[in-house]
Amino acid sequence: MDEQYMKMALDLAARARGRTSPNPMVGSVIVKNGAVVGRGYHKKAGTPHAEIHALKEAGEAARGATIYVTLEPCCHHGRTGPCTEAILSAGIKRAVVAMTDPNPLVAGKGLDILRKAGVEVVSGLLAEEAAKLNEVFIKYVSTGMPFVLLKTAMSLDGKIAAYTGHSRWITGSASRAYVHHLRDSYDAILIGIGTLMADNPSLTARLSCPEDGVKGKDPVRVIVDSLARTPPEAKVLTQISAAPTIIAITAAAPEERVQKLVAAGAQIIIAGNGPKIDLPYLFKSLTAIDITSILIEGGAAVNASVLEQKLADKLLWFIAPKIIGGKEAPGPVGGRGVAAVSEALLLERISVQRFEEDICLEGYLRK
Ligand code: AOF
Ligand code: ZN
Repeated sequence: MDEQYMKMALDLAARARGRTSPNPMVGSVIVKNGAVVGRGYHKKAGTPHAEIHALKEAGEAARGATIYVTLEPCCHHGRTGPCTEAILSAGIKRAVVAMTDPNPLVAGKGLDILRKAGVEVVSGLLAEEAAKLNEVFIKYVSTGMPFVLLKTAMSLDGKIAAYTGHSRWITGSASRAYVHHLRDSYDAILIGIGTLMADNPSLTARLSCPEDGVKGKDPVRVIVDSLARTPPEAKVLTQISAAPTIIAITAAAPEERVQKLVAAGAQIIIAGNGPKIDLPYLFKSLTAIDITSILIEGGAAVNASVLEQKLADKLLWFIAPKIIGGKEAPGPVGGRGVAAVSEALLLERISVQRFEEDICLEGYLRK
């Protein structure tokens, strides 16, 4: 039974996917005498936590009940008050949590407070599922760096475009719809100048939650463009969204071009002095505007830099059953590559999904 209620709490938490950043997704269920008396999930940073919604719905029925929470209840005064206090004053008798909170402000202290006050505490139920749900939050809060997902789409023979540069579309509509959905849950989308020049994408996506209409933040668009070659009339600058478009350049970019981009509304980050963008510096700078997750949508050059420096956490590799051929047609990862197969980067925790005719391989970069 515990597992079933925790699953319910996880499903509730996931309703707010893409809306809670920089906070985690959290769900909570309160059960009394075998009946669900309260349910809640965290909807948006700065608004009440999951437990508070569930306690409110339960009202007096919370006294003597069990609370299920997908993340250890907080015990700190942040944008909202501590949930441990609310749980104790409601008279909860038992607390089942999926995982401890990696936030150093909490990190086990929430559970200690509950235990010391006489609440029976069970921790670790469906911990793996809960950690996967909040993989972004966990990376961000424990390292101070954004979670990075690298997504690419290639033909069966490993091409991301024909030798002419033509690339629309490699994958089918189901795969593309899924990527659109993904964009909605990442704080930033990053592409290289090569992709911008070839495709002129607009990279907008943010949708409202179908359930309660809560809108997430628009994804910030980030262009890796060391020499400021982005044309001021590019769609990423003319198709306005509530979020800025950031162009990352190096000190080598000609001042005149930079000024034109600023005039077109771009925000500029100078990341590095050399010919190439200093990606770790760029990623770290993005956390200053609460970017906790970045979806990288290629080109070959950006993918190579991100992978060579092991900056990606997760990879999503779409493979379409098409053969493009051509010695000159590009593959998803440029750069020099490794000299021997034994030096290849490896993935772990691999899973495979089908999107109509396409295959999508998901894995985590072994570091
Ligand atoms: C959430 N929602 O349901 C739970 C969270 O700034 P605050 O007050 O919103 O606190 C955010 C922290 O609270 C967050 O980093 C996490 O450690 C903890 N638990 N947060 O946003 C919730 N239970
Ligand atoms: Zn809380």
